This record gives sequence, structure tokens and C-alpha cells, in this order.
Amino acid sequence: MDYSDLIQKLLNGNARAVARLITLVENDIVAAENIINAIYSHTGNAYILGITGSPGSGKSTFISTLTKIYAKQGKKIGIICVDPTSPLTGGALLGDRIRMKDNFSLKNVFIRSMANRGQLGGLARATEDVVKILDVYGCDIIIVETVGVGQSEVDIFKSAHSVVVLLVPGLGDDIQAIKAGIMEITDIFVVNKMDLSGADKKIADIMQMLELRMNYKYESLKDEENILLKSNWTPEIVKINSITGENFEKLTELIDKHRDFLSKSGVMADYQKNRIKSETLQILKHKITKKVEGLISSNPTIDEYLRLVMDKSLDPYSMANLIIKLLGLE
Ligand SMILES: Nc1nc2c(ncn2[C@@H]2O[C@H](COP(=O)(O)OP(=O)(O)OP(=O)(O)O)[C@@H](O)[C@H]2O)c(=O)[nH]1
Ligand SMILES: [Mg+2]
Repeated sequence: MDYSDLIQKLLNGNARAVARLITLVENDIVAAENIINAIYSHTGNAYILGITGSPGSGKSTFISTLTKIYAKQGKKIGIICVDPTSPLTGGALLGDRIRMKDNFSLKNVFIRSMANRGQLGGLARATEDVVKILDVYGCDIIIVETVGVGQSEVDIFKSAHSVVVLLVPGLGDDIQAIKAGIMEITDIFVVNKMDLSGADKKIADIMQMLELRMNYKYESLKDEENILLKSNWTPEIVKINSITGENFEKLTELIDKHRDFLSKSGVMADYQKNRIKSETLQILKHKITKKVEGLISSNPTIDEYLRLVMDKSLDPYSMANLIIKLLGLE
């Protein structure tokens, strides 16, 4: 199919074309390939913010307040709500919230929800593509919000320039919950709901946790995931109130500070290389899996191997090695 008309509209800033293209890259990996191929040279202008926090920590409130600040500065904002656990959409609700508050116009704001509807090539792959479309659409800032914790989030955030994690006063559980994976890639810790008691205690807890982690995180992380850490960015901590907007000035300063850091320290190039590598790996995984699945489902040699494994004259590892040979991947 020819997407040049849609892509031209995208380049002209047509929001309906954005929505159509996003649906295409989400549902059709061949379309995704063609579309990304056509728009890739126009990408690279947006600043990508990854935002996460446990349920109820105030992500939606936070994003709507932050979005309004950026929109007031004349920026165009893209928001992608990624919820791997739910087929439901949070984007409509967020849109309502942003609209509701002060009758704010959504003219320069594009919101999209994504859930794991068995996205071909994975949710992280689809999210990467949506980010690129919003980038080409002309978004200055792209906010990627994820719900939940775990590897899927880490994968999704590999494309973010700055990662912001929301915590709330009280309960130590939220720190526990985000320990794995996300902690190491967090650039700014935000203690939301500073109006509640215990905000300063939470800041102290975060500092303590960071100190503990500093000691061994270098060994525990793979080299390529380590670039930002190695380059001496100490995660910042700030307390805010997302309802009133208190301390948001400080927060946006910290985001700018991290952005400056990335460009001035020369980390950006390494970072970009790392990002392309991990993205390509995702694509390769998908393509190779497809190839292998195709081969396994319709190949007499494989049937023969299967029989051998069933007879116990071959084991599954050896069979896998034979398949790798068959694919010429040795
Ligand atoms: N007191 C106080 N309440 C807040 C603040 N920010 C958000 N809230 C409230 O916290 C509740 C949850 O906020 P949401 O923005 O829906 O949180 P969320 O993280 O998006 O929640 P989920 O989408 O369910 O994961 C709402 O009742 C908000 O009004 C804050 O700074 N102070
Ligand atoms: Mg929410």
C-alpha cells in the first residue's frame, strides 16, 4: 500500500493523519516498516519524557499539569499512555482531565493510549513507532506514560531521554515496587502530593535507597544499559503538588538540566547509538521468530527432527542448534 498521501499530511501537521498512521503501525508490522522507512529521516526533534509511578500516585494529574505548562510555552505535546496490563484506554480520561481543568484547549496536544492487544513485535516496538510519528508530527515534547512495573517498562523507556518516577508520601511500598530495573534508569524522582505529611521522609528514603544502590549498580547492569550512569548524572529528587502546580517550576528546571547534561556531556550520541541498537534488536527478535515459526510449521526436515526428539535420540537443545544451522545463522 502507498502511504505517501498520509505521510504528506503528517508532515503538514494533520492530526487525523497522525491517528490513522498510529493505528497502522500498531496493527500491521509491514505497514509499520514502510511508514517508518518513509519518515525516519524527519525524526529526532522531539524530547522524550518517560513517566511512571504506581497506581494512584497522580500520574494523570501530573501529566495534565505539566502539559499545560509546556503548552503555555507554545510547545506541541504528544502523550502516549502505555498500559501493558489493560485493554482499556486511559487516554480519553486524561484528555477529559486536561480539558476540564481551566477549559484548556487541546489544540497542541495529541493523546494516544496503547495497550497490549498482542501488538506485533511487542508493545515496546509499537511505542517506538508511535513516538516517531509524533516526532515527525512536530511534537516538541513526547510524554510516554507507563503503568505497572517490570521489564516491559524498561524496554519502553529505552527510548526516553529523561525518565521521571512518581512516588508519594507514606507507605514505603512504592519504592520497593520500582526497585527492579526502573530505578537504575530513573533521572528524576518526583515526590508527588507534597501537601500530604511525610514528603520529606520520602525524599530521605529515596536518597538512602540511591546511596545503597550506587555501590553495586555498576556491576549489576549490562554495559550498554550503563551509559547514563557511567556519565555521572546523579538522579535528582523534587517534591511537588500536581493539583496546585506547586514546585513545577523546579521540576521543569530539573528536566531542562538533564536535557542540557545529555547534550553537553556528549552522552547523547552514545545514548542514541544504544537506543538504535536495542530497537533494532527488538525488530530482529520479531523477524527471526517469525522466520523460525514459519520454518517449524512447514518443513519436512523439522518433522524429522521432532521425531528424533520424541524417540530421545535427539534433545531439544540439539534440535535448536540444528535449526540455527538450517537458518544459516551459525
Ligand atoms: N493531595 C494531593 N492529591 C493528588 C495530587 N496529585 C494527584 N492527586 C490525587 O490523587 C488521585 C490519583 O490521581 P491520578 O492522577 O488519577 O493518579 P494516576 O497515577 O494517574 O492513577 P492511575 O491512572 O489509576 O494509575 C486523584 O484523586 C488526584 O486528585 C497532589 O499533589 N496532592
Ligand atoms: Mg491515570
